[in-house]
Amino acid sequence: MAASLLPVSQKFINGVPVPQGRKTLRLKEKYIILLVFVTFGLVCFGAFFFLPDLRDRVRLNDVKNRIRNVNEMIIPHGGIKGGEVIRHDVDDHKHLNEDVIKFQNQMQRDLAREGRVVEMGKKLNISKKDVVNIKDEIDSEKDKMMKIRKEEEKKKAENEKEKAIKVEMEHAGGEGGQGGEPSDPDVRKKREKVREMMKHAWVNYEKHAWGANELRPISKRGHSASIFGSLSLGATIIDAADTLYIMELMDEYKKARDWIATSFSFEGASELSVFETNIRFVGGLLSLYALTGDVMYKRKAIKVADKLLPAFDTPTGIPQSMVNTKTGSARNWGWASGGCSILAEFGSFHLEFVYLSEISGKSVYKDKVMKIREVLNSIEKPNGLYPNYLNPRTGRWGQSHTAIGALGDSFYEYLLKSWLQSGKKDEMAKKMYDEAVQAISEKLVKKSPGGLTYVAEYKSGRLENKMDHLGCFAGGMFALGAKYSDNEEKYMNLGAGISNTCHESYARSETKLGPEAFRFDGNTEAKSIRQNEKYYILRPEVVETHFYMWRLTKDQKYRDWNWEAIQALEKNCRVDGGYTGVRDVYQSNPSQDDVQQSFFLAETLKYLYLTFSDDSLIPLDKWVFNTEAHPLPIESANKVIEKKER
Ligand code: DMJ
Repeated sequence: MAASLLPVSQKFINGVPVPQGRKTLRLKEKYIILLVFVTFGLVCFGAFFFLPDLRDRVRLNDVKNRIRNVNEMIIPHGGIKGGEVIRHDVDDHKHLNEDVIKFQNQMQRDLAREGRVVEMGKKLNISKKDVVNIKDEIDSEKDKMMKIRKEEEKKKAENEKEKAIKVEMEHAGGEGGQGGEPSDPDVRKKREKVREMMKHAWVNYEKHAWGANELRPISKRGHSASIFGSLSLGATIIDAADTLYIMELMDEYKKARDWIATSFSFEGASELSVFETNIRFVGGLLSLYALTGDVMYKRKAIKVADKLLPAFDTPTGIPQSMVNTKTGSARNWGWASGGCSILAEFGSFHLEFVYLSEISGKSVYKDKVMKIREVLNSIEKPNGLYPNYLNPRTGRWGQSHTAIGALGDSFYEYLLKSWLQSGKKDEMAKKMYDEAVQAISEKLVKKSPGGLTYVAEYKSGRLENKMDHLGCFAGGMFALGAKYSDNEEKYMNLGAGISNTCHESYARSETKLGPEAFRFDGNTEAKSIRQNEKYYILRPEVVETHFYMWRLTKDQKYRDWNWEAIQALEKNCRVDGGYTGVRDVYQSNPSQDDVQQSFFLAETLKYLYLTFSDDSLIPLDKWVFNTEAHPLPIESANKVIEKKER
């Protein structure tokens, strides 16, 4: 019976039955007890070493981390998780022991490190708390450093951005708008002199007449002419700004740019010259756009040009001379052959309006000038010559008067330059130019007994042996067109001949400046006889022609002639408050007219500066000058890169 009470698998050791259940239970208990001891030991261990630290925020976190570490170390092989005892395999207690040893080692290392800190603190006589404070200070220093570093990074990014803008600035606009410093020191000195003259003219305008159209350099106040109507449009600012840019007078240029951006407006009501507004304002703004790529100028140019459009509303499309900017009503000058429009005026829109259409995408401007072109191309020309007056209602010529000077001049200039501007595609312009200069060379070009070549005027059936200062531009034009003509030599000689005659008109005066008009009559050659033709108002045409001749021939005399003109300007026209015109070029001490014309800054000084610059500055195969010397880009030879707006 007692035997049947024993389990079947009862084992005996030395005849003594071994109670199996108790044996198994004892092994499990061993593990549990070991775990409890280990955990308890760890808690005591932690408490022993860390409890003093619990006062300290930093230490509390450390202890938490350590307990987390203990758990992580134990649990992979079993341990206490979520209040449950997790079993281990028999072998696992070996791992458990290893883990505990590892943990103890780790703890010892940490404590040693902390001990060192405390030790160090002791050495330096710093309490544990102070060590913590130092740590906080270090942390806040670290924050400060981070802030500084962040700011430095921000600054660096801004610098990079600015550099990119500078690079963009350098690349924006058309090609060859700045630079051209000559290597010859003498030439450099002369160029620097012109720059100084520009500064003198500009600074005085800025000081005494800012915002007015022009400057009175002697009475030191603003001035305006009837061509600007009654508005203060800052004509000098718009006319001069591209010259400032080309001469790299950047502080002055920026001032001009700011004024144009913030104060220039055509919104006032006034009647003004359509032609002058186009060549000075539209041309000036377009040139600034092309040189700099700054779209602000394009927008302003469009606004101004739109004010002129009502003047083109005539039965023929030939615009009238004046327009009211408010009402849009237009009319012609009373003195112009019974209400006719003037050839030089209505024939000098092409360069600006074609470019405006190209950059604005609005065809209206180009349409207007193409209409003028067609009228002029189809109308019959008496003796192949273009009279200066055309009736915009009937489409018939007015008084028969042909001149390369006043009233006709820039019409011829724009035919050649329109062809050049189009990348030599505007064939109609080229044909009209060739035919016009052929007729002029046959009918109007003369040689004086003294051997001076000039272009006479044709008036009411007879020749008038007179040439205007204005007509002197034609020397440069003939030379510029020569290599594209059927007789290069003929037109180069014609250009050189006129350049020489116009120089003579300067050389034969007391002031070494040329008169408004000069005649070839009997013994008089290249001199003016009438008192009302003896004045010089800072006009550019003679130095303009010398500039072209210099670029095209490299004959030193053209530079010399322009240097002579500079000296004459300094002697007779420079005053304390800028530059003035003179009333009689034949007087040794001429009376001065007290007007600094805006074209002196736009044209005269620009052409002088370019004469003493390398050809890389405004190269003639990339730019054409409008008749106010505002350079416009040649299609497909000079791509204008627009500056991004910020
Ligand atoms: C300028 O306004 C232009 O050159 C225009 O074509 C003629 N007159 C003056 C300068 O003399």
